Amino acid sequence: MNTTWAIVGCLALLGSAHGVSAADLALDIHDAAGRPVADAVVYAEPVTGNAPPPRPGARATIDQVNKEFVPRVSIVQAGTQVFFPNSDNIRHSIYSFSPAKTFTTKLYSGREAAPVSFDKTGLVVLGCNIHDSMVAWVFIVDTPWFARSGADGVATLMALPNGEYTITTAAPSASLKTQQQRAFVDGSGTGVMRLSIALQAGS
Ligand SMILES: [Cu+2]
Repeated sequence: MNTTWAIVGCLALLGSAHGVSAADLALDIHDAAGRPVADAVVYAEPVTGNAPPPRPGARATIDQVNKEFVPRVSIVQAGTQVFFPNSDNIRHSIYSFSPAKTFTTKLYSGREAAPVSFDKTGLVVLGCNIHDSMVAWVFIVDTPWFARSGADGVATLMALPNGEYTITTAAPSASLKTQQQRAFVDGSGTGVMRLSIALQAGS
């Protein structure tokens, strides 16, 4: 499905009425039945392959609260350090067997765990050695333009420079197929662009 959309930017957010060279792209993600899909990830990769590197010192946080990872789904750019504070009064031991990043922390509480650097693209599934029900997903991507959908199924990619992109949408916890499509960003117009994405069952 390689439909190309013409996308117009939101001038109010960009602060200029002339020569606007970027746009925000809001994606409405839902399943085949029309229900919004929360915790889906979307990311935009320039078709030229020239995505900028992560900003120096890029970091993200995955907390542990009431024996759950918060957030359960993360998306970060390769080269990001992820911190794992533990807000529970019990100790956790986090692990990943995923090829993109294999690691185990000691059993720890508070902020004792060293941050983990996610340098390779791919999907990392996190678990806890003590609590089998704990699970989280970390998507590691090669672009700074990414977002996660809220309960309303909306994810917004901010300030996409003009150009053509491959937009990938994935919903790791809902057994929905990953979907890719092309989008053409042109920030010279006005208004807010919304793109509707229907994910099909599968994996
Ligand atoms: Cu645990």
